[in-house]
Amino acid sequence: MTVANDGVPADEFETDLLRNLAHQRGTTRQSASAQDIYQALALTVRDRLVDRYVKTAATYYETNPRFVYYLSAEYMLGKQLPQNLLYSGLQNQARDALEKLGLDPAELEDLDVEPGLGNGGLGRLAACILDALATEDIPAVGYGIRYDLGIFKQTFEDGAQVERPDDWTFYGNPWEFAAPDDQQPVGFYGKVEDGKWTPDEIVLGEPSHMLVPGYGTQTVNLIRLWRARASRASFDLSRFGEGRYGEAVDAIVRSENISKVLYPDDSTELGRELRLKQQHFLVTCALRDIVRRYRLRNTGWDTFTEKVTVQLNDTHPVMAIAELMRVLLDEEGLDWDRAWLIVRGTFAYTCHTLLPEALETWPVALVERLLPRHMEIIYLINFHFLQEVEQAYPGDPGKLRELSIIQEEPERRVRMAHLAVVGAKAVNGVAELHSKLLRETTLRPFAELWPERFHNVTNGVSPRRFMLIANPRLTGLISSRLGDHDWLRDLDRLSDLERAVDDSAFRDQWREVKRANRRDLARYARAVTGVALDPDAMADVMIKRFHEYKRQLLRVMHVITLIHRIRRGETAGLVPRSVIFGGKAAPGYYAAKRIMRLANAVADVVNGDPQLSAYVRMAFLPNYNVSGAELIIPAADLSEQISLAGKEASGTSNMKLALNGALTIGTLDGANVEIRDRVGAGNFFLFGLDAGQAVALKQAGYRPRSWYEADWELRETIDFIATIDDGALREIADDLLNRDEYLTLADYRAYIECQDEVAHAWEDRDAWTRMSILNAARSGFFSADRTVRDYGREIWHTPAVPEV
Ligand code: AZC
Repeated sequence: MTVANDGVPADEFETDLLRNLAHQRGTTRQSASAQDIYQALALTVRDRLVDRYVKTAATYYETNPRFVYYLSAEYMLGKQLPQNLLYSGLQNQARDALEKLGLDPAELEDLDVEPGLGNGGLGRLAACILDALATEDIPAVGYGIRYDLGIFKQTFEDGAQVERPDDWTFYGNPWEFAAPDDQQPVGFYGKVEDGKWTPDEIVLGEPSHMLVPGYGTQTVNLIRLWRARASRASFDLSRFGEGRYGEAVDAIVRSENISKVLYPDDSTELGRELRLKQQHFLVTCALRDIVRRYRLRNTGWDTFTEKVTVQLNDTHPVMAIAELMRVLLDEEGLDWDRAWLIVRGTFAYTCHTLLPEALETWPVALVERLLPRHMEIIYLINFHFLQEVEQAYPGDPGKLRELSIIQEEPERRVRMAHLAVVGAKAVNGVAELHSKLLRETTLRPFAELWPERFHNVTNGVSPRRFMLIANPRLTGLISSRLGDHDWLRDLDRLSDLERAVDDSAFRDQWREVKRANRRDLARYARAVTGVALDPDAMADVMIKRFHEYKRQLLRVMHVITLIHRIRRGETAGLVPRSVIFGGKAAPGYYAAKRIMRLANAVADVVNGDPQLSAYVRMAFLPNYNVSGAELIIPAADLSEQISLAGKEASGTSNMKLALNGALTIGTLDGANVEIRDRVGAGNFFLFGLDAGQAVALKQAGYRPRSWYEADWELRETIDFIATIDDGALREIADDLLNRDEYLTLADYRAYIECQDEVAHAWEDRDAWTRMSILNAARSGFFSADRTVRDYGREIWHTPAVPEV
């Protein structure tokens, strides 16, 4: 099999491009701006994908298959141009055509903007899953919100994160088809009489869709995104006439704010209400669309659960359970039992966390006000559910309290994860350890009640995005060894690389690829931060959202330890490192932002002192996103996966990095456990407490200060933090000494010793290269294609439908 190639000759592509320039942009080659050319190029590529999409849709009409509908608050899709060029097989034609016209493809790629629809691991996972669904020929649609401004653009000022709006569609989004004639009304507030809801406010959901092509197949699926629009009557002409321009558009702004940003700050009451509005908006639009699509091919409700399966990506879309009940009861006139049977057969829920505080709950008072009918339905679901609990555990009010969808103390709240487990046919965690801990801790009483409902589906990543697109050099080398490109669809074939480990010429080539990738990264780092990284130094990377449990702080503490060692002249055993950070913190997350400031302050110290920068240079690359990942991951030698064991659900950068030949230094947390099992303990740097030991240490009464007192090098490190910037960062040190929620001090010594081992291993570059190759060769399991097949087998039961 080869990459699907539409077999378009270059001159035909050029003709199409010029036609789009004229017909779609209304301009000529002579007067076109770079933006015009970019848009025309994107449209020319899109046209080819549309042709395929039309065939896929025809196949789906003919076969009336079972569909997977994926509901997610976020999708981190990454740039579309490089992906769509590759997947449509048009890369060469496009390049030739552009060159003939005297245009630089790289310059045009710079104009392709990464969609601002995602935030972190959960959003990138959603994108990888859509990619894999299309690649596996599984009929699927992803539903999400079309945020105007995405999450935010991150910059640093005096080392502190500053958030700016990410206006990603400023020049329009050529990949998208809007359908303003397909708007759906979404209700809010109002009252319920006799079980009928009359909303007070109606906002319109306007859909648009983007194409999701599979790789090496003809299938093209869709992602459907919804944007909030005010109804036509919302503009107040009389106020406008009175010169009250602001008030005239008030109602419009209020409605359209729903799809303004991803995860609006929820530290205020209004912010929380906006988030719940977003969630209801997404699920209402998505369900209407799902029902509409079902009715295109089917009648009645008897076959609904046969044709439809809906995956809820975390708790954000869980209100769908109440909304589908409402539709079935109030609009379709089904009775409760029949409606509940349909709902229970429709939804499955993926949980992405272990932190109880990350499981969403909504104040009953808020839900009652915003969605009064949904609140009634949730009460009814809970009523029936608690009867079942009462039967299973007669006379046990503790059980009722523990399991109830409604939390009573200290304030009455709706527990969305409970609603999800009660209303879904399947619940899954995202790595083996995570699924086990969900069953044993976070969702334990539910797992005891319904053990068969609980599954594990270990996450995976798209080899296309994170090898083919991100790392063409390594992809080329691997393909030359394996004889073709087919491994990009069958990642287990990477195991054939094991044989290449003993080939010294191959090892040299592998090292050369890494070095070239580090050179690219160094060039980028220099351009955006001014820091000059040495392409021969070990690229030691930590890329992920900033969160205390992930312990970026521990990473910084190692650098501080190195500072002291170098200043004391203890440089034996040190190797030059480029310490690279990437990641955003939630705007209201003060503690995480403080750690960022520390990281930047420490970077200034090491980069500004030649004695130190001979061994450590440090670059915090701003605005980490998919494009950033595509630059950093291929260059990485060491992957930092150092969360406190029992806190990281899975992690996916750990998989991308291992696949690209980075060695992991990590704890036994999330998917690290499975990575280590597969790549081999000898090719993985393990340190620290395991999940059980971490819990035991806390239960025994953890006193961080005693660790501080017992270890002089740790003391020196913490004292440094307390004084680094005239004491403003002293809070970090105080917090570590008095609380240290994530056991940083307890794992410090083990981490430092493990980093010493890493340095020692790096000195034997050839042995390191062997380990690097083995990491890639043994990471085939972490393909999102396998993840999708696991979901298919365990939860969705969706046969593949290749084009007919
Ligand atoms: C993340 C988890 O933190 C990460 O461990 C996991 O790999 C990823 O999901 C994909 O499963 N979670 C989130 O991004 N967000 C939430 C709300 O959990």
